[in-house]
Amino acid sequence: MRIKLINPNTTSSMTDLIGAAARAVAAERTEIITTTSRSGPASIEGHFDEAMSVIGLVDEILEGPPADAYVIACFGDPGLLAARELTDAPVFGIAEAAMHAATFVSTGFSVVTTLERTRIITEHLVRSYGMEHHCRRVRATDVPVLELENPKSNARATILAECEQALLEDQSSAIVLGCAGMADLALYLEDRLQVPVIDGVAAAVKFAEAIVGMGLKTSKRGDLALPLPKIYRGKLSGYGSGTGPVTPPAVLKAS
Ligand code: 5HY
Repeated sequence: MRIKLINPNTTSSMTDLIGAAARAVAAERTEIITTTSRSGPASIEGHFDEAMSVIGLVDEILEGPPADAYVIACFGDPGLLAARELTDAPVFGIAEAAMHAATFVSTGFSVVTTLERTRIITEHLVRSYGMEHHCRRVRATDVPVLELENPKSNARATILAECEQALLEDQSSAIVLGCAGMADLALYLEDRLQVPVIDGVAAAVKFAEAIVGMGLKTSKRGDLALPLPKIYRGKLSGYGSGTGPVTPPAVLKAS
């Protein structure tokens, strides 16, 4: 099967890190394709960044070879439901996947994320995914997303310290990493903390293999049916089926 892993920010070095984490857990017969959004923010650290990242994400789903499943490799799961409208191939957000994985191995987890201002976004996801009973707390480290890949930054030590605080104070028994850019830290942190540390990229890849393996596709009945044909104007005039060419021809069939 083929999984298309989309980094909705425009920083390709981060896509490389995400791709390595995905390939490290993918089954032998799983082909991982990674793409970096070509339009949008270098990192996603707020509501506006998230909103502006969705067009680039949509382009990565509409263009190029179709896949059996898609992964949105950003912990805000930007545009997840919109993406599910565009194709019958299952689409996974790394936040949703990580939280579900955590519930299989713990009765309570803490999320350790990047900036304080993105903490509220994760708390909204906890509620919209019905994870209030499992997520003990969402914690911010105030490490900017792009500092995660700076070897001179103190990011790793800061994240480890926050995880230790979470286990001490939150009655949590597992940690969910709140950024795709932390994917390469999971094994190191798990070794230091001796509790499950869940990276959403790995979780999304394994859930994709499971769901596609069961022969399941996204329902095209109801709210996840193909977007309604209509005219789009202005900068987005190419996205409507009224005039523009970039109309999803039909449900993007899984390959
Ligand atoms: C992410 N931002 O996973 C999120 C993390 C965050 O560019 N990739 C980003 O801070 O919300």
